[in-house]
Amino acid sequence: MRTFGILLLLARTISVLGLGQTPVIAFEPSSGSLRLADSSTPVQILVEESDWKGVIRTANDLAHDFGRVTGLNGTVLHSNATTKSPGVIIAGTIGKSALVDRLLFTLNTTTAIRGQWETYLTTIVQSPLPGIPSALLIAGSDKRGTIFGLYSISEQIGVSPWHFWADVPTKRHSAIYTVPRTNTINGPPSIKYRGIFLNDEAPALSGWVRAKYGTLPNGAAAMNADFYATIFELLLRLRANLLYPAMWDGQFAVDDKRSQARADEYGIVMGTSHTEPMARSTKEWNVRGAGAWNWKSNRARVEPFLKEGAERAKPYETLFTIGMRGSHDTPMSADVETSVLEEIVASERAILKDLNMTGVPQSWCLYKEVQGYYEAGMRVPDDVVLLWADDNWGNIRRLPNAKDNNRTGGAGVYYHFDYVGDPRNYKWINTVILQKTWHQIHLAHAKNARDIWVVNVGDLKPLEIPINHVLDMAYDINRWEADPVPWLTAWADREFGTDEAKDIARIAARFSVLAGQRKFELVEPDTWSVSHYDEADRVMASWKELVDESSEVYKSVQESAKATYFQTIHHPIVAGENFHKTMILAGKNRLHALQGRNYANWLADEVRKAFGRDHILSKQYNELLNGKWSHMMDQTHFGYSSWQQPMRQYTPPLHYVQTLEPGLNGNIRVMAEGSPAVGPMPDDGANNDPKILPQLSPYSQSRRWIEVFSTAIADVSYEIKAEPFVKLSERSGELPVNGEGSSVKVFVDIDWSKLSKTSGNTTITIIGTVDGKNDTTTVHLPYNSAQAPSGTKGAIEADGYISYEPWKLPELLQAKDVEEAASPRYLGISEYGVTLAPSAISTLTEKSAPILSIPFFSFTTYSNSSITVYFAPSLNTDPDNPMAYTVAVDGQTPKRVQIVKDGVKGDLPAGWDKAVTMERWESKNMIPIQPGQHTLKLQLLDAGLVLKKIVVDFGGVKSTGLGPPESKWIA
Ligand code: REL
Repeated sequence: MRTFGILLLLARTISVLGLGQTPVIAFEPSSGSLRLADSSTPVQILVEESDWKGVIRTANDLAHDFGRVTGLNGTVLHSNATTKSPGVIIAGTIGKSALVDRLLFTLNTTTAIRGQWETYLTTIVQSPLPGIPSALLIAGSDKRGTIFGLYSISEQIGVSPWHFWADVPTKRHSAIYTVPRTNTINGPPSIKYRGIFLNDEAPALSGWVRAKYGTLPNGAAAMNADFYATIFELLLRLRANLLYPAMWDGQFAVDDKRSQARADEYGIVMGTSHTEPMARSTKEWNVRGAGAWNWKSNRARVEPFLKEGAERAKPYETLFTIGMRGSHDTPMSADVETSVLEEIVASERAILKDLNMTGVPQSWCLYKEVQGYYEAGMRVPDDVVLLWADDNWGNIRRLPNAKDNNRTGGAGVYYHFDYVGDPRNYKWINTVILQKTWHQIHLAHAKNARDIWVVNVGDLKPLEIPINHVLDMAYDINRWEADPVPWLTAWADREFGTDEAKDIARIAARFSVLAGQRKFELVEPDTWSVSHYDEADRVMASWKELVDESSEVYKSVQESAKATYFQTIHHPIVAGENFHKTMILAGKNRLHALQGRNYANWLADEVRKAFGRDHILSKQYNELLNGKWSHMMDQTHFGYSSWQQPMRQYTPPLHYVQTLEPGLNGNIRVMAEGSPAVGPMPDDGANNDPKILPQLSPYSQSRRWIEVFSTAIADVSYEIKAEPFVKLSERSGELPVNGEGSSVKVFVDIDWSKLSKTSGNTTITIIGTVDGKNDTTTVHLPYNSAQAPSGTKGAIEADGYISYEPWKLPELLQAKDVEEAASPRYLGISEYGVTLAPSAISTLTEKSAPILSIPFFSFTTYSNSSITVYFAPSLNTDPDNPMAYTVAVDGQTPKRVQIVKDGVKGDLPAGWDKAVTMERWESKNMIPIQPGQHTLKLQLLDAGLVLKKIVVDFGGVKSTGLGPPESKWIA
């Protein structure tokens, strides 16, 4: 965003309602402001008839939007003579409106926007027309420039881009003014073509379309021009310009003959997915094409089919996909050599030439195997945009490097927020990590992939937040920082108002992190450890806390905004919590059944209840606002057993123990933290297999726990005995046969002040009594009170490890020990990781990269000590320059490590499945470390890396979903 004239210094003030925009609108008058409308005087919007139809259409939307705010719709006028009173907006496009051209000439500002892509100027003009003392001028450099200018006023008067698609209510005001003086220029956008791909649209979006728009005679959901118009409008209000239509069962240009023209009139550029060349949909060939979709064997029919597509799209602004793949998302047949593909591209180019369409925008999507063709040397003409792709999981696979730059066509990225395929579909609710989107789009921009950014958004809902977020960055890449909270605050402020904005932003940011830890479809009963680090219970507690916070806000948001809040914030949180809870309880249920716990039965019932609740939550969504969003929450999500979605939902396996007969010892049993099960099943009736808790030290990350549970068919009482320095959260109690109370978790800690020796092994005795019969179990608790010497700094070893999460200690992120300390800077990406400034991609060496120095103290002598570094699952985007980091302890020579080992060029690297499942790479280095104070030194040599966690293992690390929790820190 640039400004001109005297208001330069005021320009970056943030508007409450226009996300990231310089305010033009006010609801109170002030000296020099212009009254645009009030409840008795409508705004007059003057647009000349000679302007683009899409501009006139948007002016009508704006007139209507004024009505939403003041109660009185504006009027759209086409001729100067009809404007009668003040309250005038003059809008138009350079070269399409003589009036606008004249006004810009008078203001001497034409050159500020002429020839720019999608740029607009907003200013107040004095005496623009006879009888009109002043007016608000919106002048666009081109069609969409003016449209974005008009919609920016809509947004600033309080009509959200999501007024239809997320039911955001409009706040009423009795009058609307401009700010006193306004001179802003917006644009050109950071990415030239920005938009979405509606994909994987069954069952949710297609079900919704059937309910609202009906079914076509051919049986497909009626995704007609009226349906698409709602999407066009949303995109333009979000300042986007590109749409790939749904194609599973849809034929955009055929299903409704009005659709292509409608898109063009609105100002939306239509494209087609990577697998659909020349503006034709896959289904068109399936329905109408004769013979195989195969160039080699059926060129005679395929070629004219492609030509028809180009001819049909010729009158409309279109982004042509060129090249060819197999039908749907498949490679062409194995015997296809790149020479055939080159022939296909040559033919497509010839078609465009024949039709006098040379110069229309074209892209070659280097998706999946197609990237391999490029890496193997295939090239397309220079003016075609190379549309690089991610790995379907939000990690860009390749970006232009020095060799690919300087092409006139430039480059772009095809990116996923939703996917159907390996390792598993993710298409239920939002799992997009906002920081990750920020990181990836910034890398792409830094590497000159600035021509296209198209995101596969599945059914559109419920991805409102990530869609808005990424499109805002694609519009103005430098406007928003890596931490998503400021953007979320502005977003929530616009949709819900200032009172709740901060809370909502915090809640949404937290959701993004929790949901992003593991996509729902990949969560299994054993994903979160029930044995180590209290992980499963911690995960449940984090979700529960979020549910509680969101429920409070849900109560306080205004009645009119509750439906919006439910769709965009609350449903994903409660449904997400319920999903994790179901899986965790099912994981416990299995373990507890193995252990013979009566409690397993209560858990099984709870799993069934949560499973039922999931249905109720989906139904609540589908029935919201009298069924406005019916079917939108129809996506199955329980019951994944392979990559493909389950056709019918089912619970994870459930286990019931037989409580009509006693368990083998029919009394109590005990599980000690860290033991995978209770030990050997006591068919000897004994319960004295060794149970040893992990050692406690003053630096342990948390207390220890044991679980005492009943295996009896009568009520049991228990008593726990321990030395005086052992703190227990329970010392005795009753365990009924059934129900939640049949198992109890007892926390164990040490009162270090009462210890008489530094280290030892104390015994905790648990005695169960049923029908007068006792059963005794012993648990051993090793402890060590050794203190780190005074002067110790940093992370302190306990439980045999050190774990450090860098973004939590931002003072360490300052560049240190490096000459160019001023240049590459670490960017903390809150709760996701730490990276460098995007401009530092592929440019750093051991000499120039900043050093992250982490002090730590270790107690244990362990010959196999290792340092494992967790990174986000980003990929090497430059095959000639793979991402690397260095690691060293104290004065060691830094070891350079390449994280991602690419296989055959164009293939995904080894270990990719695991990395995207866990949302991290783990890079392990065997480094001998003697006890004492040390400094761990780490350098990121590439901005593609996002450092998430560092784990130093002295033999204690357990394998869990999230890795060991953070160590204590001495400042
Ligand atoms: O996510 C993708 O890009 C692909 O899986 C889909 O676009 C795919 O082509 C499928 O919907 C169509 O057949």
